[in-house]
Amino acid sequence: MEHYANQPNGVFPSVCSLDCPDQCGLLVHKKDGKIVKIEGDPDHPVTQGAICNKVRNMTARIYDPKRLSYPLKRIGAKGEGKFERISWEEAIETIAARWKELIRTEGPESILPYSFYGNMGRLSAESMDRRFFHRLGASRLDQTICTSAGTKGYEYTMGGSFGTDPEDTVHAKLIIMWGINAVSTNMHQVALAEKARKNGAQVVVIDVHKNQTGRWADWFIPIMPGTDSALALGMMHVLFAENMVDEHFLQQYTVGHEELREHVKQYDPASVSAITGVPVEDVVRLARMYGQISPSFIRIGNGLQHHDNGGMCIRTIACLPALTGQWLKKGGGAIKGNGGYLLFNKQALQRPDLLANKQTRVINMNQLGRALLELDPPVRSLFVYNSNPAVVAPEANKVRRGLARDDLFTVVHDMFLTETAVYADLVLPATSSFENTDFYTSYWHHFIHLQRPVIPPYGESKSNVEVFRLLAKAMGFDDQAFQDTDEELIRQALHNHRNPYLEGIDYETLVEKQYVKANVKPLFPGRLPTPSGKIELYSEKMEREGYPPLPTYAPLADDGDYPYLFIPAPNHNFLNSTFSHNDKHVQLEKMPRLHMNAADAARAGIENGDNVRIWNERGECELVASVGENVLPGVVVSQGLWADMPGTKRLVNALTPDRLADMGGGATFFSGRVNVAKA
Ligand SMILES: Nc1nc2c(c(=O)[nH]1)N[C@H]1C(S)=C(S)[C@@H](COP(=O)(O)OP(=O)(O)OC[C@H]3O[C@@H](n4cnc5c(=O)[nH]c(N)nc54)[C@H](O)[C@@H]3O)O[C@H]1N2
Ligand SMILES: Nc1nc2c(c(=O)[nH]1)N[C@H]1C(S)=C(S)[C@@H](COP(=O)(O)OP(=O)(O)OC[C@H]3O[C@@H](n4cnc5c(=O)[nH]c(N)nc54)[C@H](O)[C@@H]3O)O[C@H]1N2
Ligand code: SF4
Ligand SMILES: [Mo]
Repeated sequence: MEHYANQPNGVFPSVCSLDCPDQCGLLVHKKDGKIVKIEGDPDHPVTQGAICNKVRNMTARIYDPKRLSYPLKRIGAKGEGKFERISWEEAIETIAARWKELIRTEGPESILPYSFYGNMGRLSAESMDRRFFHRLGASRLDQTICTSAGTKGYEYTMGGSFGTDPEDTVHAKLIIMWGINAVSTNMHQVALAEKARKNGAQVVVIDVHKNQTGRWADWFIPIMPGTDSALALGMMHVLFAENMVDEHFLQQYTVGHEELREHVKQYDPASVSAITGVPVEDVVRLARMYGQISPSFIRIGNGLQHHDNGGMCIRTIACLPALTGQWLKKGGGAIKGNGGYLLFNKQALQRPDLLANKQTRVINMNQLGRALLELDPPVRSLFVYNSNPAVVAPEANKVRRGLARDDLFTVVHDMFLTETAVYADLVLPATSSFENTDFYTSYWHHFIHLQRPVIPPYGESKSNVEVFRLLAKAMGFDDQAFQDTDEELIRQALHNHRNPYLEGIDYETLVEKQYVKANVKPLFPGRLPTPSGKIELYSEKMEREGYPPLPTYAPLADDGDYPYLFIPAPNHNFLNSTFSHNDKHVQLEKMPRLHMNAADAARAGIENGDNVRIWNERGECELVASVGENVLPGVVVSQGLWADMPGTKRLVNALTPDRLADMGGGATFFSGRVNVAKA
């Protein structure tokens, strides 16, 4: 396995480790032992040699002079950023000693791991770390920051994360990009849509912001934030009223179509228009397009579910393809996430059986600030990896007040001295994914990839798996589970799973082929993993769990009287806060802007290019106004999670609520209200 890393020159296969649906096959070019170029693997069936700007410039990040190369101990105040070099031995011993003491005095739940998918590798993100924290008995983290509301909502309708094969979407004749900025966040879906378009497909984009994706559409439909479920229900109203539904499909493969038919009578186009801001004739036109053009494909984005009503919104949109029988058409249907096809043996990889107390408390990561400031018994130690909560978590000021607590022992494992790391007592240097062994499963396409180290570890950096092996040893955990090699971990994950789609795919196959497609079959005819085995237009499960059983529109929660809904979305050249610390990517992105409607700006005396202050009761930040017609009145949109060391004012999450969405404990980044004035 070491052989790529030891070869100074050559071109080596790899896979992108970032939290991006495309999960591109890569080719890494090395010269004199260093990576000099990263390009797309032209043989990869889905990503076909194209990669994004971010990763084409990845060498600037891997060899950024700011990259951490040895462990650090804090010598200044928390947040100040003063550190001195220490050895790994001292770092690991210090952590183990503090944790042993905490376990003795306050119990293991006083320790909280905080992680997300800074590296999507299954070993890096959810293997030895889980084993370790299970065995330790630490508080558990509910990883809700990204897709949990929508995943839950989609599951009520479809039973799990199962959608269309993206490769089939070239056959679609109507493509709806709904609440997804695909040009930036899922570029290969755009490439597939372009192929479909050459064969006559039309592309509709429904968004609150006419960004790069909206500009690319054949038809852009602007909508008021948080109202998409009403639009989908209005489409259903027209589909039933004008007999454009596939009665045979409804009979055969759904439950609750009669109830739904009655229920959507209330969502007439005029009522829907009043809620969504979409003109009556456009509601009708969209519904008729959807009723008449086939195959039709909906790409359901994350923008929809970072709202108070996000779960129900996605549950609702997920019902649409059933109404017109799209699941039987090649390229028809929808994708919210396709993670269900690639499920491996999580039990074996993560070993939840090592957790002695099954009642161990669970902390929602969207409420980290509250957890650090208010929880009783308190969190006394935080271990952060694969994530940068001081920037990415909502109510960021609360998060930072929590991180600043002098009685909180914080360890951050990362490649850079992030905004979170400056609050740490100890900072550990992480390898990049190109330095690791790992396997990757996409949540959009159907390929599983192997990663073998292409370069040796940078400086003294260590992989997540290695750090948890060391910590286990220092804590005296001598179970075999903590000695398994990377290769053994992959074998265990691919062995004995209950997933028919992964039948026959094992470690050897991955070594031989580098990437393998799951044996995916069409969903229908077939049985879904819903309680009825069918698409649940009416869900008794939802009813039991306290939700309306039929798709329903619910307005956003009351977030005070500020005049604008604030949508702080991702940008093109960063990946969440990743790349925001790399000059190359910052230069590409230029500056953080606030998009605002011309009428609102005129009323507030704001001109294009003005510095504006954005505030609410949670906090404030300063961005540069971009005035025009790209957002509706009453809506302001920013893009990107910009670097924001203490003292600067670009922290959009200072303004976002830590309320939870309707389902899955999801985040509500896009449901906050703000005021805006010239700075
Ligand atoms: N370049 C780049 N790529 C990324 C990321 C990144 O930061 N940068 N992040 C990665 C991650 S972790 C994720 S989860 C995905 C996220 O990528 P997407 O699925 O594209 O989700 P978002 O970018 O959060 O939001 C998508 C769109 O939803 C819109 N939106 C917000 N509220 C509403 C609404 O109520 N209705 C409608 N119709 N639209 C709304 C926003 O304006 C935005 O254009 O992208 C991944 N890929
Ligand atoms: N306002 C607003 N906030 C958002 C969002 C939004 O749209 N708007 N999007 C939300 C979403 S969808 C998501 S997914 C979250 C993402 O939030 P995070 O998961 O925190 O993502 P990143 O900001 O990319 O931070 C990942 C960190 O992991 C580090 N890292 C990378 N590889 C490794 C490794 O192998 N080991 C270790 N130890 N560290 C590594 C990187 O250097 C980086 O600092 O942000 C959320 N926050
Ligand atoms: S970030 Fe996404 S598009 Fe860019 S290389 Fe990685 S997987 Fe491909
Ligand atoms: Mo995400």
